[in-house]
Amino acid sequence: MKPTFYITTPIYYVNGAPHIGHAYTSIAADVLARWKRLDGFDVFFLTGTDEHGQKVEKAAEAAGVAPQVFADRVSADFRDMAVQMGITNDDFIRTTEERHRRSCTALWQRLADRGQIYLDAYEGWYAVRDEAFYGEDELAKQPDGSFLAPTGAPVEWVREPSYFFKLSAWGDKLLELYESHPDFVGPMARRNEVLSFVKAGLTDISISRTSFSWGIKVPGDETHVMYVWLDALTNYITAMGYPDENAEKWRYWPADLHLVGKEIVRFHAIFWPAFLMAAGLPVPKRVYSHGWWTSEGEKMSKSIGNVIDPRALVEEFGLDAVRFFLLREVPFGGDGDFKRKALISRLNVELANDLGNLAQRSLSLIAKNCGGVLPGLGETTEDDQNLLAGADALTGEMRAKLDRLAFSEALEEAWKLIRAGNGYIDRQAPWALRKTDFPRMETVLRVLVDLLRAVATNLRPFMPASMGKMLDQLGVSAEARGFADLAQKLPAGVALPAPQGVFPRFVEE
Ligand code: ME8
Repeated sequence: MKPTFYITTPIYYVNGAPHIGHAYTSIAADVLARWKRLDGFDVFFLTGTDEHGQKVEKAAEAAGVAPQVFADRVSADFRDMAVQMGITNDDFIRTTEERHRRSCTALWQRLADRGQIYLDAYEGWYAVRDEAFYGEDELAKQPDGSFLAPTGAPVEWVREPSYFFKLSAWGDKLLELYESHPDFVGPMARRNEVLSFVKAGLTDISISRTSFSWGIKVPGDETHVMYVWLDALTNYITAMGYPDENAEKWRYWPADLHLVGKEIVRFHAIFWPAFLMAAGLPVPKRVYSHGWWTSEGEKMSKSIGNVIDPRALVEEFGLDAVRFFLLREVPFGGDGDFKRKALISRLNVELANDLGNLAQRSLSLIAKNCGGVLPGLGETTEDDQNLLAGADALTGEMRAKLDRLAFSEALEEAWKLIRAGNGYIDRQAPWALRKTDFPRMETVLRVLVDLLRAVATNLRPFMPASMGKMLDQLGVSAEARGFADLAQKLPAGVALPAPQGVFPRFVEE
């Protein structure tokens, strides 16, 4: 039986259209899901939309439609974004689905039965934009006397009856969790923030609202709707069939990885495991956060008009170039600035030049000189052997980087090999060997094919369509494109299709 691997993205609020930030998390998760599948895992990959709460209710009101109608529309747009980005999610969850209402109700009931919930009143600050409660000590006072949340979101004073979750009782257990599972939350900077937040002492949190109604009703007290974050986090178990712990999919729980943006680490690394421990359910294995994208040096905002639409980028540059760029440009975990020039440069230098040309040069020499059939490997030199050893080691090198979520470094491993391949072809000059030493030319071209095959196979999770095309041209059958298949060498003598460029250069008009 294959080991399971359950990976999630955040479920996105349906208050507005998807942008590059949403595409980023989904693409990163998709690369890992695809990687794990090729690496022999039974993967479940979840994404979806977060549809309740005040923020969505207000957006629907502004659009002049009922919240459900609005949510249906925007959720469909997120689903489309996932398709356009080549996301291979196994399920797309919506929090307005009946299965999710059942799941949240059951979790609430279980927490209540275990004495983890009590009724009181909340009085304090709330930021609708973040759907978060803030303590006064966390806020920044503005010159006009108003307050802003640490995220820059405006806050309002709310006072209403509310159910509370006894978060304060779980501080020690959380610290034990972080201690015994050092990888539970990453990267390190976020882990430190979480640790100091918990060490400072946790207070109980409000988990229901009464001042609006767009949410899941609290069982037994329909004047309350559940706090949208309790509702939202529960999606990760709803999709596994909760509350039916005999469900076929329950075997994927606990999740191996919740991938999130840095602003929602607190919810995933503190609240979520506390809810689960309080309910007596297993906690996820890992929460990992990435940084924020800005656009040409500025925060993306509708009013500045610099919000980057991932679908427009794909239309202009192609999906694989966009997927590659996002994960290559910025070390995962840190913030990144989207620059059009940088994308074009990565595309032209690394894709078209380094990789595309290497493949095109090697394959067209085979087409011209070897009658279009795959040459065999003759006697090898040290230069050949070094390159072949690099090709064999690539999966392991990339796996080690991806286990640390170091996407850009994983790609750098592939590029080290590609650059070595370019050095090799220049040094060996197979075009000159044609007349002087034909068997040697064949060996050199064969080494290059083996290198390209390793590169294309290992890069498939990042650039599925173009690496698929490259593997077609290398004569690798569709069933033999997993990592384990690399151990089986390609048979010499098979006919290869006519070579075609995979990455055209981008010329700015
Ligand atoms: O927070 N840069 O939903 P959301 C990078 N519904 N990533 C970005 C980004 C940017 N500029 N903007 C958004 C929510 N993201 C909740 C989550 S989960 C149980 C509930 C990405 O629509 C990033 O992954 O505000 C961030 O965490 C997520 O979108 C927030 O999406």
